[in-house]
Amino acid sequence: MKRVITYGTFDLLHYGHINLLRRAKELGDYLIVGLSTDEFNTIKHKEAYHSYMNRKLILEAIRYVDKVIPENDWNQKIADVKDNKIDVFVMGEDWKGHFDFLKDYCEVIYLPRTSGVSTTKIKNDLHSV
Ligand code: C2G
Repeated sequence: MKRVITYGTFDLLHYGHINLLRRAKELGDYLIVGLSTDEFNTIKHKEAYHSYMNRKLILEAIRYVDKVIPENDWNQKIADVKDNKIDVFVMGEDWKGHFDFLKDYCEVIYLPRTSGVSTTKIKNDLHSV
């Protein structure tokens, strides 16, 4: 049972998120998502449209996602990898290099982002209609 983890805010869920989650799941058998809490989003200088509970509800409905845990701070990843017996850590390549410290604990893979879509773009495009 190969266990994969990824992290994110996953607000205003779109096909870029789904492409990431699908590819992450394909790297193993069980996918955990560390979902940024509303408090952590403030630390990330991000404001999500949907609350943590609603973003969690939406993620749990995705066939590729097996478990959602809260992401409260930048410093929990090593513990998460250990506690959840993670084999592979995956993030979009906009994070390339940022999490290489995890290579001591698991495989670290950065995947190409899906171009042409982002939560910010959705918000901006909607403002201009
Ligand atoms: N993503 C993607 N293609 C897009 C948009 C997002 O592949 N067009 C990926 C991102 O690279 C990330 C994941 O989808 O791996 C979730 O994106 P966000 O919710 O924007 O994640 P972020 O706010 O970058 O949070 O500790 C890590 C942070 O919590 C990551």
